[in-house]
Amino acid sequence: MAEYVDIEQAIRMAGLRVVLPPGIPGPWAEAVKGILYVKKIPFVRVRHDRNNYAPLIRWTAQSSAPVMVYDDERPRSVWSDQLFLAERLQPEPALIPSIIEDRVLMFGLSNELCGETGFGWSRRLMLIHGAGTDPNASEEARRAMLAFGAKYGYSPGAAAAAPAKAAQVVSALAAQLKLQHSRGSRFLIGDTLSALDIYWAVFAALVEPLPESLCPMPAEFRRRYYCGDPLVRAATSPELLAHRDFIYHEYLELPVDL
Ligand SMILES: N[C@@H](CCC(=O)N[C@@H](CS)C(=O)NCC(=O)O)C(=O)O
Repeated sequence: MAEYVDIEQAIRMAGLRVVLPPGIPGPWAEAVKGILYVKKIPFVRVRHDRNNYAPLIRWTAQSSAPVMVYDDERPRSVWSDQLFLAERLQPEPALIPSIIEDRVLMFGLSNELCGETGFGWSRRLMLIHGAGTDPNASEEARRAMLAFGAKYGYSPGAAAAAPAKAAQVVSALAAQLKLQHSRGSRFLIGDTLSALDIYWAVFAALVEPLPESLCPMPAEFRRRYYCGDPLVRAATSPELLAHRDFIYHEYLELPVDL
């Protein structure tokens, strides 16, 4: 497993520190790692301690991961802030398109994947519902999951609406990929890798995780990440899963280092 420092150590360091969940391929965290890997930006991993949020809240004024902290700049805990910081620290290869139409589309679709109420949030609501109402789980585990859900907008009604929302986003990506292929491009936007390719590659884990040989993860997470919902499955074209594989094999670190 990769090396992690504690928050108290990280606070005393300079340079780029990134708070990450050890051992778990959370898609927002994997997105930051993927962006930094592609740009070859060095960073120190900081342990996200889900049993004690207090030091992280003191440092970053919130309790989720990932968070990027560069020198004494403000902590970046939202995906778009994180992308802009990486782009500034190492402009090459550029992951934000320079053509405005491409950029607008790239940020729009990325927000659908990573932003509030988007694909990742919707899949998380589905996952929380599954685990929070699992008759085979202990009462304590169910309660812990519902408490986690409170942090991310869970209600049974929100969870019921989530599959259609998740499927809508995946359908839009499938259509975009099809259009790009018909234009002769291998990428979701334009003719080169953009952050959207990385976001899809890592968020696809919430439909179908990479095999254990490429991404070792706790069995419980693997089971819950896999999506059997018929709407989401129907929206996930084979080309989208092949695109995830292409991006991982050509650009990202394999096996995934957690
Ligand atoms: N704040 C990020 C999203 C990060 C996020 O949702 N992180 C979750 C991933 S499940 C997390 O850290 N959960 C663990 C926890 O809250 O303890 C953004 O808006 O880009």
